[in-house]
Amino acid sequence: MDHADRFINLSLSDTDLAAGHVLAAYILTPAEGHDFLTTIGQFAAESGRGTQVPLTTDDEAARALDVIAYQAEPSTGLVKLAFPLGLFDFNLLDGKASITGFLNLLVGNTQGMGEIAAVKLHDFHLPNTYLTRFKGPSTTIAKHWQHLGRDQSAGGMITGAILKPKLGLHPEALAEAAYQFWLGGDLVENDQPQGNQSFAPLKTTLPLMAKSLLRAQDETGEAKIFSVNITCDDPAEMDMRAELALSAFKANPESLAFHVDAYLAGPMALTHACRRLRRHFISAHRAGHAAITSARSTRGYSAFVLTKIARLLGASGIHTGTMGFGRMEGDEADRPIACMIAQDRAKGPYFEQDWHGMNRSAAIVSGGINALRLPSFLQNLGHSDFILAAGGGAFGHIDGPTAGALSLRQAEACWLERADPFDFAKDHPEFARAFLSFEADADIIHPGWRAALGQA
Ligand code: CAP
Repeated sequence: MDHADRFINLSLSDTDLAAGHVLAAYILTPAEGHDFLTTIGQFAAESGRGTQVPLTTDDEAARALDVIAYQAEPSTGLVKLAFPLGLFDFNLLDGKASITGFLNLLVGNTQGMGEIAAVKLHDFHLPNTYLTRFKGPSTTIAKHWQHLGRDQSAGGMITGAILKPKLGLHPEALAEAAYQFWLGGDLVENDQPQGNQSFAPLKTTLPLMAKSLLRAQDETGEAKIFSVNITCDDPAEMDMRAELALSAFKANPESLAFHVDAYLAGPMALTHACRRLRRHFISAHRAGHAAITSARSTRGYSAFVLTKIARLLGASGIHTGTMGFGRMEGDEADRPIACMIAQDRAKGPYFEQDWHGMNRSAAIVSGGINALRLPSFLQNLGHSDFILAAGGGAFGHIDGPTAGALSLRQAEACWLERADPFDFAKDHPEFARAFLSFEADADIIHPGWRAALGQA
């Protein structure tokens, strides 16, 4: 028998293996001159053993942990591997599971195998015994809904903005932009590169931001939220930034959320934030993720996988994209990304995952969304229980950020009422002015809008 054959057993199924293994579904293309079946045997061998040659150090205990390829479809490239639970890494600290160890096995050195032209992880399934070794979110969107005085199980869209321009504004201008948005909306989030730049040092910006928030709360009589970015390289520096924010917002800590990049700073940064700041909502950003998750990329792992991992790590919310309705890559069929993090049992592209009561993560919807694009996005998703984080859609409204915020709220209302957008615009001036603000979108989404709204 060829050595690679030891790692293939096509008589097994998801059901046979699910309880004792992590199951992983890949799309794989062998390199030229390599046969599909032999390659998947080598892929499975490399996944579990870190080599493809027979070893003199092998023993029965190690062999019991072989990774097995149990499904192979040369026509589609689908390969499913089963990873025995004994392969996975657990913390000395508290016995919890580690995503770094998980990724090392599922998308580690196998990504660079010479026998493989392309291999991408599209889905995985965890059995209860392993899933429950992850912490999951401590704080959920219910905390924001409670703070905003809404229903805590389905409180509707949290109208949020990402501060734009993303760099260059001085502390006073940032705080003023946030204040203006809060007069019409709920939440303001730092953009991902906003940190401690010389033109806007955190020590100056954060107290001004806290003051703006209180002012907006006083004037509107509504609760407001600020999500501060604490992404950086060093956990000690993250802690320092978090402490500074907590001190600036000490009068109303309920209004403070934190924001960490789960891709650039990685799982350790997200885990650190989730553990240290467990009473706060932690948003997971993912700037740069398309370098590996893009649907056009045939290596790495998908956005679906990245998002599912964020729930395991404990993100209260994670950017899920706009499913083709915004300006970033995406597709209507990406809906399962948002469902997987927000339901107790959900179907992914290849596996159905039971979360066994793990807290849910909220979708954070961002990337080119404005009042005109929002209703079709909502129609595709089917609900509005998420956090909207609009940049240009908020600060690009021709009447300013307050009107931008109101136009987004009105867009949700328009969809909830199933109203005709032109009729709705007649009584909702901020929504109506969104047509003029985003004319290029209006021309595509609502041809004829100029005549209908008297703008001809
Ligand atoms: C949006 C944004 C968001 C990305 C995130 C940006 O601004 O601030 O970070 O959309 O994408 O810089 O692009 P706009 P994703 O609203 O002005 O587009 O959620 O897909 O990770």
